[in-house]
Amino acid sequence: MTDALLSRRSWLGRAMATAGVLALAGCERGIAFGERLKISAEALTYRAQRLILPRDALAPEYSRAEISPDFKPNGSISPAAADYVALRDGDFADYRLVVDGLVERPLSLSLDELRTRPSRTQITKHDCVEGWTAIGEWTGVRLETLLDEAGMRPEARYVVFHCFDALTQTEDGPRYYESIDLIDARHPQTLLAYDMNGQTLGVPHGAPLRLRVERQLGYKQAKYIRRIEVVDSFADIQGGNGGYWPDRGYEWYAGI
Ligand SMILES: Nc1nc2c(c(=O)[nH]1)N[C@H]1C(S)=C(S)[C@@H](COP(=O)(O)O)O[C@H]1N2
Ligand SMILES: [Mo]
Repeated sequence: MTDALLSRRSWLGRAMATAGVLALAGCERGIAFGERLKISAEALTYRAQRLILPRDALAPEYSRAEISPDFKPNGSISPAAADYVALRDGDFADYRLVVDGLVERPLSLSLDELRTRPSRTQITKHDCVEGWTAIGEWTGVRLETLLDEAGMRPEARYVVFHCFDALTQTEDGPRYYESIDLIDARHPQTLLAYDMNGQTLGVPHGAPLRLRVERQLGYKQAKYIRRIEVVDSFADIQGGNGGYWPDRGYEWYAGI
């Protein structure tokens, strides 16, 4: 990818992020116009980025020397849900990643089984809406590998990541979830990561398995994944906006 395209891309991302923030300020004052602005800005971001960017444009990758010495853990850092705590206490030996929904052959894979699949390692920059970034090295299996193994049905349009944690840290709070389209799902840098900086992924960063979808903001990088569901629509999942934060006003497409 050329430098010009890269800077164009980040300019567009920032401009649209600003539009989103302004629109959210509007919502807080209860102005319906703000809501409309947010929706149209989001549709514009998504369409504009999909038009400008080749489907496989790569996010920049960095050298080992550039890895951040302290990558801040954020959001949930130690899920309290009983099913998670039980798996964690057994070193995730009983963990199974479920891949189901609109697939021909649902999967249920242990971590050892995931590690026998071809792996990819990449050093990328994580960008949180709270205004910090950090560079980390991620190793895992490409999401596409698992989707092809499961065989997506023709109606498939989105991939939903269901997580163990409720951000409220209560047993019955809504659990974190996220979703991406099939372009991002098949992107070469979209990984289910089990290692970070050359070590087994730790609990604060999403053990045993977290998503890396490198062309989007931090909140899309679902941690503590328990199930991957292939769907044709996410309208019936939780608040219907495709993610825990999108259900609370953030943009579903968080391109950077
Ligand atoms: N399951 C889950 N995934 C999550 C979150 C969370 O609270 N729960 N927080 C998100 C946010 S806002 C960010 S910035 C990143 C933080 O990842 P890190 O803890 O590895 O820094 O995880 C994202 N994924
Ligand atoms: Mo974030």
